[in-house]
Amino acid sequence: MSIPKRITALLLAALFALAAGCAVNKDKAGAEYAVTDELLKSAGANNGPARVFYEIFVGSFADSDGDGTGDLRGIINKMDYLNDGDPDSGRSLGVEGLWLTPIFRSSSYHKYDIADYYDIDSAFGTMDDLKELIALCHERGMYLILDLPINHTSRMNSWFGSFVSAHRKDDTEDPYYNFYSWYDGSGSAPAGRHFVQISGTDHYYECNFSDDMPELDFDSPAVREAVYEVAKFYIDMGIDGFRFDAAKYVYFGDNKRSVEFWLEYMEKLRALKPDIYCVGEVWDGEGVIDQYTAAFDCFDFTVSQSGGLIAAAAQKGDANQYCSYVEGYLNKIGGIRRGALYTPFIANHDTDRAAGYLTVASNTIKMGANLYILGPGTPFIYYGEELGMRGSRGGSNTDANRRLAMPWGDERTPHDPVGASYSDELRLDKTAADELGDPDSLYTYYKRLIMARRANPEIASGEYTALRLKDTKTGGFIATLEGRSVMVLHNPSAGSQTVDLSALTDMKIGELRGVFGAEEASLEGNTLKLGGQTSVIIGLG
Ligand SMILES: [Ca+2]
Ligand SMILES: [Ca+2]
Repeated sequence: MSIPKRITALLLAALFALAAGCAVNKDKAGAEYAVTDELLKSAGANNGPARVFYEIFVGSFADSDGDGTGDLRGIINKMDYLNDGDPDSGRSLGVEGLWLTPIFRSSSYHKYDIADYYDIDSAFGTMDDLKELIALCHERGMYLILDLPINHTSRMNSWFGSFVSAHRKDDTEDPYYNFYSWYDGSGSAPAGRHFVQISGTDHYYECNFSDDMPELDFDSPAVREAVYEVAKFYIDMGIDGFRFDAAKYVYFGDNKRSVEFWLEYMEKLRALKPDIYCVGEVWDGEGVIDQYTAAFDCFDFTVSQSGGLIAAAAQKGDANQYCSYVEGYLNKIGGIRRGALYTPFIANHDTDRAAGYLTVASNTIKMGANLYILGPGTPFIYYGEELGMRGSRGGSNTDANRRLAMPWGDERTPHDPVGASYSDELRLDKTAADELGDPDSLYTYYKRLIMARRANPEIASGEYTALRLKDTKTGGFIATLEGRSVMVLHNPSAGSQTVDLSALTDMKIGELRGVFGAEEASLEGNTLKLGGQTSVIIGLG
């Protein structure tokens, strides 16, 4: 969920250059790239949860049965596009985890208001489809995480029906009487929150996002048990974790109690599955996000969107600043919870799409991708970002425009979500089919970045030390894992830069392992010539 609409007002309160010693490989599409066979030997390296995730807005992704709505079987059918199970094949994007937006029964197209947590929405498929998708992901070494909105449900949920009925009977002993947050209508409503009358009573239920999204009361032990049972059900089925929607709204306006809930919840889930991977949506500044990091990884909103640090650096900004920020962030979250991971993203289903401001034509989208994919932790790519899909709320102010149909260029392409009004002229004029075989496409670029990240596991999981270059916007870091080190340097500026690498490290400068961006790079001895809007990976030691 984004910030509740009605609360907002209140709150406003190679591209791949051939370098010396670097053989050219041909991938199956016939494209050349500068990642050597030797390097690809390590491509199967297990980065644990520090992997590249891909967010799928399920209804808009891929349709299997021709009804125009994306579904689970559509994802199954497109698995080879996402990850064909062979990291070296060069034939798939190579993402290592999927986040599915909610798939449970719900009458809305986005399904963030759930009528039954134990039923897959019939438009999306069946429980057997989900089991098949889990098995397929695991066969290919991928994680599958489900979006779990528990702050609120749909009014159609039977829990809400039981709650309303308990209030109509005024049966205070009924276990559902306190299942949702409510007040008795006397005096003024709790400040800052929104309440709607429970029909047939003089009581009011809390619903900060929409009248149709009543909020569960986490003071109720029955609620805590119910949301635990939901998670357990899907953990037992084999999912790898969850993305927690609207995490800071559990207790509206009370981070302390919300965090206490999540700590208790995560302790119980980790008892079921010690390696569970969970990431929370805490759409707020660092100070608030930090509090929730004690419980789970949190998306870093500071780096996202058009005003975020990735876009700022990518638009001919300062890579030194960005890498220093990342170093500080990693040190900070490491001190909050052991194993906490940096979780960068540029865009998601609640934001305007990246290609609207980091354009393909200006190469800034490539630089943005370099900064967050050739970096630590768990980068999340929003479906279609790798094609350069555009979509923003626009004049009609609808999120549907941010969730347009994935343009496959085949019969699997679903309809746009209801309410979408994005103009044809602004849309990406290519399809996935066009980009798959094109060595110069953004898709091919993303694929190679992910491949290089896998081939150099130090980047995702190593100890991160930001480099501090003087008098230049070129910046980067050294990452060390199990005694092996790589250096990553980004030059987001327009012009070529010459960098004396011996001034940055005492380690022996090794080979140029990959060049990604608008221009080329060369390494002679310790002297790197790095083209504008270009990044490199260099082996050390
Ligand atoms: Ca369908
Ligand atoms: Ca709440």
